[in-house]
Amino acid sequence: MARKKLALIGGGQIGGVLAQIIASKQLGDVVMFDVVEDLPQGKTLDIAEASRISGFDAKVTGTNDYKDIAGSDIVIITAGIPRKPGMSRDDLLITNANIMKSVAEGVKKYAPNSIVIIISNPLDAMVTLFQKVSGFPTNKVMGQAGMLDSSRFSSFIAWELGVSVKDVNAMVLGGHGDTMVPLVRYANVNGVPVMEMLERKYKDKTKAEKVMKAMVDRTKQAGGEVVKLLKTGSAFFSPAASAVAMAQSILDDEKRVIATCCYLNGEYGVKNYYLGVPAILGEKGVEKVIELSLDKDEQAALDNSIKAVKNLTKEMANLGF
Ligand code: A3D
Repeated sequence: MARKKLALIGGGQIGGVLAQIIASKQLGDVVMFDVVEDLPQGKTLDIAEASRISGFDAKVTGTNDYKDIAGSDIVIITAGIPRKPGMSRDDLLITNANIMKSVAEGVKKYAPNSIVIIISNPLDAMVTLFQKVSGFPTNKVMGQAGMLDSSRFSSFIAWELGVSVKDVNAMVLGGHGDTMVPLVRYANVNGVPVMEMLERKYKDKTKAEKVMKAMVDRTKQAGGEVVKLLKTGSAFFSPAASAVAMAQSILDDEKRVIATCCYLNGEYGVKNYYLGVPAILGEKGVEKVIELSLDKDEQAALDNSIKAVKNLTKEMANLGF
């Protein structure tokens, strides 16, 4: 059986880590495309030359020509500029929309049957634009954000409670921005509600609520926290690992339930917009959106996030994209 093929559009910080993780997991052959001459060739040569040590046979190559992505099963897009300190994700809109338009045209032409995972920011707007320009079926175009936001939230909970992060289940819904919605009520450690564990730890309900609020706030600002420390770019290990988990669920038809930026057709009261919600990812891409029952406060927070995503999408349309 031929190995699967994954195309990476963008060979920057995230692209490099993507290639390295995909190769070492032997998920498939990797082709990295970038507009910068020699960059994807150099980066992939470096990774390929570690194959003896890392023990993989997958091919890892770089290109400046879209025709080399032909036959890709999965395309992961990181093309675009990242944030600098003080910038919001939305500040990237015009530059990255121009880039995304050209990427969508290239992928449409050379990998028309692929399933596409987008990471470029502002995420929800970029996923919307890619689908519009490519005309790909909506179940085959999705964005990575919720997987990472949920992983950040889970890490903070594990560190606070002193438990293995592998036992923490915590999910973040909504757009990938300041309005994202970490779901406190559903957060649990192997089925035990996190709030219950915090109350037991502090023997004080108010203190437990304060600690949870701090973790929720940190989750919302987590991308910015890394940007501020790095000074020259944004997070790249964790977004890459998140997208690889999504790609693996699709390639191996794992049907994992992953918070994914996906197209809504009435779910959560939203029609014809992309938004971060839990979804089953399998061989068909987004196979099913999982609708959670939300209480009044959770629904209000999600409505606020939906408003922000709609505003950004409309702003992009007004700019002619
Ligand atoms: P960076 O290291 O700058 O890499 C971006 C790459 O895109 C560069 O190598 C560019 O040469 C390349 N590029 C520019 N224009 C094109 C084009 N037209 N076609 C192909 N490639 C092009 O950035 P990065 O890898 O750190 O981040 C990439 C994107 O991901 C940015 O928009 C970030 O804001 C975003 N990001 C998203 C998340 C999410 O969780 C959603 C997290 C972190 C970063």
